Amino acid sequence: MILQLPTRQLDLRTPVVMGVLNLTPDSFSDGGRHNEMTAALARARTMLEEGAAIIDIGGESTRPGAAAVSVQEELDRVIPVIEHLRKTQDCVISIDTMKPEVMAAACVAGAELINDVNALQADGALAVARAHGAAVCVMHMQGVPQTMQAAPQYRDVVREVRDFLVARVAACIAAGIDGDRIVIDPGFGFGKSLAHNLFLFKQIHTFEDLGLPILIGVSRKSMLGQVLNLPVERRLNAGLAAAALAASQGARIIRTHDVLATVEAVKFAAAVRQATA
Ligand code: YH5
Repeated sequence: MILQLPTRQLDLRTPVVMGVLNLTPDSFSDGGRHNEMTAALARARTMLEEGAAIIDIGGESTRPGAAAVSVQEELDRVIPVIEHLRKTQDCVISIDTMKPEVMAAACVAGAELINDVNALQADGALAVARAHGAAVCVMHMQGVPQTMQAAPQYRDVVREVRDFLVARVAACIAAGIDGDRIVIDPGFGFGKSLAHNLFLFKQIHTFEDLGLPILIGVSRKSMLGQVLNLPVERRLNAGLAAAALAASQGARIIRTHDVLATVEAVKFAAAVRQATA
C-alpha cells in the first residue's frame, strides 16, 4: 500500500508514525514569534529523529469547546513553520486544518498531505487538494468541535462512520483526487461517547476492505483517560497499547504526540501481524 504525494511516495506496507506539531497558542507561546518558531522546529526535528514519517502541523484547536481561530491567525502560526521545515528537513509535512485558504497556502509552502477533521466538506476544500496533487485524510466527526461531545448518538456507530467515509471518498474521487492519495480515519473522540469509541476501536479491522490506508489518532485522548481514570499527562502507556492494537488491526498511520515510544510499539505489532509459520 503506497500513498502518492506531490514530490514522493510514502510506503505504508508497514505502518508509520505521524508526529503531532501543535502550534496553538498554549503550545509554544512562552514569548515571541521567533522563540515559538525555534521551539516548533526543534520539536519537529526531535520527532523526525525519533522515527516519525510525517509531521502533522496544526494551528487551530479542535478539542471539545476550544475557541475558533481566524484564517489570518492560523496562517501566521503554521505557514512560517512549514516553509522553514521544508527548507531544513526532508520530511512529509501534513497540514491539520479545516480551512481551504490554509490548505492552499500550506501546500504552496510545502505541505503534501491535507489532514482535515471536517473531511474536506468546506466549500473549495476538494478543489484545493486536487489542484496541488496533495494527499488527503478524510476523518469522521459527528457534529462540530464546539458541541460534538455533548450527546453523541448512533444507531450503529461502525455502520455510520463507514458510510460517511465511503461517501467522502466518493466525493474526493468525483473531484479528481486519485484513490491512491486518500487516507481514511474513523475519528476517535470526535462526537463519540466512550462506548462508541471503544466499540469502533474494536472494529478498526473492518475498514480494511475499503482498500485505503487507515489513520488512527488516539494519543492522549479522553477515551484513554476515561478507561484508566488518568489525567492527560499520564496517558502514554494506554496510548501505546492503543497504537499497537490499531496497528494489529491494519492501521497504517498512527498519529501521536509521543513518537519514539509509539514507533517501537507499532514496530512490534507489525512484526506479529506479518508473521508466518
Ligand atoms: C485524529 O484523530 N485528532 S486533534 C483531545 C485530547 C488530546 C488530543 C487531551 N487531529 C485527530 O489530538 N486528525 C486531532 O485530550 C486529528 N485524526 C486526524 N486525522 C485532537 C487531539 C486531542 C484531543
